[in-house]
Amino acid sequence: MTELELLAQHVSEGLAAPQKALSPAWFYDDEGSRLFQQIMALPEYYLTRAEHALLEARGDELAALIDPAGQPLDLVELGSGDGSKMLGLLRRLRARNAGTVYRPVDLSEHALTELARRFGEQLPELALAPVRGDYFNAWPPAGAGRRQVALYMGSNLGNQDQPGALSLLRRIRGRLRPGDALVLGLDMVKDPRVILAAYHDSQGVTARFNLNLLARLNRELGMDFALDRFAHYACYNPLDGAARSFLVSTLTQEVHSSHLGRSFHFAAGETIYTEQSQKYTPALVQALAAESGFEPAGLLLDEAGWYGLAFWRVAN
Ligand code: AVI
Repeated sequence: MTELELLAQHVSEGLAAPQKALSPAWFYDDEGSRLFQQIMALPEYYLTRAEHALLEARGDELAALIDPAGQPLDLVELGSGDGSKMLGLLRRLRARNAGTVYRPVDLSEHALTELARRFGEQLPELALAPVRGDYFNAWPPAGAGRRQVALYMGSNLGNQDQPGALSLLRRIRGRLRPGDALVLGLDMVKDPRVILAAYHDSQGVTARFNLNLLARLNRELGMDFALDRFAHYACYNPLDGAARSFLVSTLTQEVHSSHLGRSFHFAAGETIYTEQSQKYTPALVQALAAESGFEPAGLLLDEAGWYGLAFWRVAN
């Protein structure tokens, strides 16, 4: 199926369901990616800064976990973006082991070009082999005698529901061999007010990011969403550790798609569920590792305990 066919099918099903829902995977068109860059710089959105600070503060420990014995090593980063936050860790890994190859995998050609430029300037001695594509189709084969360590950063795992997270982790496990490992960047459970603010920022950037999904559907599926008739709504539930985002129809309305040849009815106050951002406890991290075929071998937390880097080995 083409990307447009996939989107059309997703929207037909998602907007016809009793609880309307759209996947956050569709947020990232050019404008969505630009807005996400802005989100990462927001004062309330602590995740990116926390991960970066942790990679700096505990980078030596992480490098020692990733590469204890200086064996030839492939670092496969799933959804690398422009790779900027990984420079410090990769510098450390390269210094320990000249046989390290960084293999960032990303869908965005633009992000990989930017990554190659940045690494060419700032870490030219590192062997770099970017791969464009879907994580699993593009997963680089492991060379003989080389270990692979996969990296899935940015709390991206949190955008999956529990079954989705497990199936993704199991697929990652399926690509790895004994001796290989996985590093996960995970946002931890904390004061619910801090979490809620991260998804309900005072400048309204997250609201624009959420609403941009409707603008994308207008453009790609010939829909006629009036963006001022929908509002961003975010909540955080300490009972299950999930922040969730919705788009609320502020009045009764019909929305038509010329591409799909159909309309969708929205009652006043009806919501479209657009995103989950799971927050983790150490116990949840342990359970996920065990259920997906890994052995948890380290959870590095920042001083406040806000953010974690989990290091999991492939279970024998
Ligand atoms: C990409 N992902 C981990 C972000 C998150 O925190 O769930 C996406 C995001 N959505 C709203 N703000 C940020």
